[in-house]
Amino acid sequence: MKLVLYLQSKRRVWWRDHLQSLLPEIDCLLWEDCADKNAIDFAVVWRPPAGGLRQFKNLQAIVSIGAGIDHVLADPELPEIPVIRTTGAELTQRMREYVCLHVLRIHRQCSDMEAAQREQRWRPVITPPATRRQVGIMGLGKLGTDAAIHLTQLGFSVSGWARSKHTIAGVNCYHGEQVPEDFLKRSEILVCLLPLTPDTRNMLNTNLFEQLPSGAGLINAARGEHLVESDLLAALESGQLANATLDVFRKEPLPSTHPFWTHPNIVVTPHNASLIDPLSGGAEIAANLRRFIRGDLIADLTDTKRGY
Ligand code: NDP
Ligand code: OXD
Repeated sequence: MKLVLYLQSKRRVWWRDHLQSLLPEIDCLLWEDCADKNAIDFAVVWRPPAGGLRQFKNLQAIVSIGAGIDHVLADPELPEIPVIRTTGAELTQRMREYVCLHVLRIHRQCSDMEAAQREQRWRPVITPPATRRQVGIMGLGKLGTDAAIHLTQLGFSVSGWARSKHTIAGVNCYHGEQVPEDFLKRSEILVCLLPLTPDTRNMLNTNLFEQLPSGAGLINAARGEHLVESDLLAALESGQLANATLDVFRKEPLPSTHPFWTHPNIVVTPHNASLIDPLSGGAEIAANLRRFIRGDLIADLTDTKRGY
């Protein structure tokens, strides 16, 4: 059997070599080294080129090097075959660290204290304890549920919203197709962990920001296309939002001239909230491919019609 690997990063050789060591029974090839496309059974990809995958006529499954599959579904000529995402304990752990770190940073007004230090100003800030801080999580999937549980353990008052009904101890769970007003009203810090689908695209916009408590903080660790960038800048300008922490952007890498880089109330991180490296992701991918070959159940199999 043969597998082809597509990602633009220099890390692709590391990925290929590591996958090869984990899957000795499968010939692992880089996209650019693949001479006989008809011989390929599996494609393991991050942001594949549009129309690229349909050239592999005998492909059985596509593996997303990521929890999100929007970058695969973006291909208008995508073959109708199973799409398996990549998740796992280490990926969840990394996102947990990111969300807890940045919720705590906003909660404890760390940016203000860092600014005061730069000016050598001694300015103690009194923040309420976490028990009096309300955090809202959009998306209660693998990552949102885990983040909600850990924020609750830190003492935060946590709410979450998903399409279907969820029950998580200590978390106020909302569900439905529309973001509930009540959920937004109580989200002093709003964390987006939704998949990117036609329903969620542009969801972080003026209308939503206006329903948050005045001076709320936003964390977007999901996808850049969730956010209407000009609406964020306007909400920061008016004070409706106090700050935003953004890990994902419509264009990545974020162009050097982009206003987010230098905005005093925006923290930019380079899409590394929960980076999938060959060590953590490779083991998950190898296990899923073996399950696929055996015909076993794969928890990471996605619903391409639903979009996640
Ligand atoms: P899951 O697929 O496990 O969960 C998605 C959640 O979103 C589910 O709870 C789902 O509801 C909910 N949802 C989907 N559509 C809607 C909608 N229209 N309205 C309300 N709720 C909705 O995803 P993960 O938790 O694994 O990952 C979430 C996203 O995080 C990924 O898709 C990816 O974009 C991003 N990500 C970012 C990373 C980074 O480094 N920045 C790393 C990894 C992921 P329901 O439960 O009812 O189906
Ligand atoms: C993912 C990501 O979807 O890294 O896993 O963004």
